[in-house]
Amino acid sequence: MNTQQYIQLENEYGATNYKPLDVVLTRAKGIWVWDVDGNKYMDCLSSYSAVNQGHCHPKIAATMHDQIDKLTLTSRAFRNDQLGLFYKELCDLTHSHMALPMNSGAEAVESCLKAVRKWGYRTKGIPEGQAEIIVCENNFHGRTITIIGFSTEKQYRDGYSPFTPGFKIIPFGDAEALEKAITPNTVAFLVEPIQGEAGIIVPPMGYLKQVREICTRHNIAMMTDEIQTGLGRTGRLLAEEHEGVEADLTMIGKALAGGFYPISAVLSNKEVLGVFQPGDHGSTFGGNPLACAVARTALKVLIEEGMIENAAKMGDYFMERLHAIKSPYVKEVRGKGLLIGVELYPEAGGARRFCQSLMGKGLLCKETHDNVIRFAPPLVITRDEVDWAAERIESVLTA
Ligand code: IF1
Repeated sequence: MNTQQYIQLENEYGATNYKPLDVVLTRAKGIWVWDVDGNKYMDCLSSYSAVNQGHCHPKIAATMHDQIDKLTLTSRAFRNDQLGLFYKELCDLTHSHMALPMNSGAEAVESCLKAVRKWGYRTKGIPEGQAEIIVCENNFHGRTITIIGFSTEKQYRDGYSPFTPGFKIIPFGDAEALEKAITPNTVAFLVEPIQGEAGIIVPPMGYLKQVREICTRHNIAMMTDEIQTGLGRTGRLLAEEHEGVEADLTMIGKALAGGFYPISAVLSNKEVLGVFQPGDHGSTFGGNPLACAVARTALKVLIEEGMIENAAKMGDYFMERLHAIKSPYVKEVRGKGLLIGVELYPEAGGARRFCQSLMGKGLLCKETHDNVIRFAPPLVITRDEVDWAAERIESVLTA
């Protein structure tokens, strides 16, 4: 079958909740992917930062091959020989006291919302049903009804009401707004260190430090959603490290298993996650031995192969190359590490058409909202490959 035939199948049988580029991929290795017609592309999206380690990393694949012939699922009714090791290695790596494994990012976010509400009632004496959680405008934390209920993106909410109460929305990047929004019933503040879907919005330097101080002073939980910014994407293991802060609860996901398996986790100090008693929360696949085995190797290679340092170095170099492009379309180049956004002027006619042109030159990327092109290649990209990408981006942006 060829590209059109595969697209035809998807159009005939699939729900149309996405509008993908018309490229049908069949093979991938590192930062390169191939379509069914044999064309080769550089993946500059990394599946929304879920393949930071590069596609089909051989060591992660080897772990998966071993584990599937041994043990893939036990449920949490029984124990397995991977979960405890996963906990220890993850907590040591992130200086956390405790972790809770889930499957998708949204599930990790929902787990945090439940934990902080219960923590507020049990330890802060907040009246049952009155807990307030503060979030930011233009947030993206997943697609469940509770989560989109506090989204400010009309399309993510449209037609899905009624929504879950107990959320307050403040501007992103404004610590004073946080201070003002806190009430005696506030239990937590949920924030992305850099807003991904909003268009790679980097807050003012020092913002997370101010947030940390405010949350500590008011004894509310600082919760950072590092599902996209975490695991090396911004040039540090966690983006919060750029400001030297440690949140009370941190969500990770996506690249946690290097693109081989859905696994997410909540990292926490004992106090907050400690509120969960047996039966309070759960998930059939949460903490399964296959996910944990694969995640252990995915974390190992991230560290041992210097991918985080490479993301910092190559990110700076990529930004330097992009800043050097003289294009009438480009309003701003921004980001951190290998999480980069190029914002175009509205007159440029929208980012999608540039992504289409880049696809024609062998580079796959994705627009976020209308006018921002996101460049987020796997963290294993080399300097020559950044040059290869920059040349094509320049040719498209100066056409
Ligand atoms: C889509 C982008 C969107 C996330 C952050 C939680 C989640 C995500 C910061 C939920 C997921 C994905 C979801 C996917 C497109 C992509 C995305 F920002 F990465 F581009 F939508 F905003 N927190 N982001 O970025 O994790 O439940 O998906 O595992 O929904 O279209 P998930």
